[in-house]
Amino acid sequence: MPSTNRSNQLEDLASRYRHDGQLDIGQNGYIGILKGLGVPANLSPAYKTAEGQYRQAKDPQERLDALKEMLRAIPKHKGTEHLQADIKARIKELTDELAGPKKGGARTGPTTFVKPDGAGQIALIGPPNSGKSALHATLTGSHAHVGEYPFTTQFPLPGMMPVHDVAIQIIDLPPIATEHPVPWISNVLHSADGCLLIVDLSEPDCVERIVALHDLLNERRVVLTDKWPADDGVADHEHDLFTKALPTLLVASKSDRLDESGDELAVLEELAGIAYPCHAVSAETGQGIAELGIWLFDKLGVVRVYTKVPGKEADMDRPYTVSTGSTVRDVARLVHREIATQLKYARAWGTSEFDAQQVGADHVVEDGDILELHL
Ligand SMILES: Nc1nc2c(ncn2[C@@H]2O[C@H](COP(=O)(O)OP(=O)(O)OP(=O)(O)O)[C@@H](O)[C@H]2O)c(=O)[nH]1
Ligand SMILES: [Mg+2]
Repeated sequence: MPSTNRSNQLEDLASRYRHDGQLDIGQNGYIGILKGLGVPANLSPAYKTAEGQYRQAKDPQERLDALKEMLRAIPKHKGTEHLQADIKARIKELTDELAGPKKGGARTGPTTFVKPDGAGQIALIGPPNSGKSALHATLTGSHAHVGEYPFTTQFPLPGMMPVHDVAIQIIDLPPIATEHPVPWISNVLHSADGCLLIVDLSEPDCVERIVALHDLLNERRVVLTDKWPADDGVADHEHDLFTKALPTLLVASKSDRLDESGDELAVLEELAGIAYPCHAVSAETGQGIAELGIWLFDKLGVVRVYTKVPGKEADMDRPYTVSTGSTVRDVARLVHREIATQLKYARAWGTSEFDAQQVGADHVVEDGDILELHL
């Protein structure tokens, strides 16, 4: 298709999103729609604590426990009816998900939840046949099934992509398309730290496909945003509690096939101009692959912390990763829950400390710090 047509299509796409009032992907990304969804103000401290636990929950069971506590603690009156209904709906969804595959029922097949691992969890999303599985195999060394035909992938497949001295978890997913909606897609995306939106720009209907994908995700209360944890983003608490805002990098796949004149890349830039940062890759030639890992590591907003047992050398092979702004106590918790509760102080080596400086549990750690934990 000539690139001018494509540009027109892109303009249509952009204007559609700018004006329909549902999806506002102007300067503020999709977050625009989330503002003004105000929550009742008179919520009890017990409810707020439970809500905090929900926001920080790492897996569906923790989320479910927090939701039950929220429902128990929420003041029961007219002003909270909406929120109560939302909580109940989420409890039902999560209970169903945790019940797992049901024999002879609708829920058959492997589990659809992927436990987060490594420095961050990144989901591969996109229209059918856009090259998600080929990219997954290249990034993680997995044997993800690559097919010439659409709808090859049916279930989530996790893999680990090495970056620096850590690894980022990458999940291959089925395509997101109107013909074949995946009921559990929002649950699997809920625990992700970000996603790669894989788009094959040489596909004639790629723009419509992207529109359909956004609509489907939006119905499931997942909104894609250009804000990554390392950016000065919108704080989490400004979001509707049950809407997942998923940081997104637009990945133009099969770059080996893109027009050398640069027309396709110009199109890509127009697409990126709509909302997301963008990057071109080829699973076939490896173009853009190494940069992708480093980009993700930088944007995930994590720091690496190494540990050391008193009297021994530091273990410089396997750092712990925590989000920027985390403390010595957060790192101790990853080592062992008990160690975190009994921690008295730590000795730290790093850029912001002098060697072997004694620091408290609330000391904020930085990338490359070495900690010796003392109970
Ligand atoms: N030339 C070229 N072809 C590619 C590249 N990546 C994938 N393909 C081809 O594109 C087709 C689809 O690839 P998949 O990785 O299965 O696509 P998918 O997005 O996982 O597809 P579904 O699981 O059906 O959604 C296959 O024929 C691949 O060989 C690439 O980088 N370059
Ligand atoms: Mg696939």
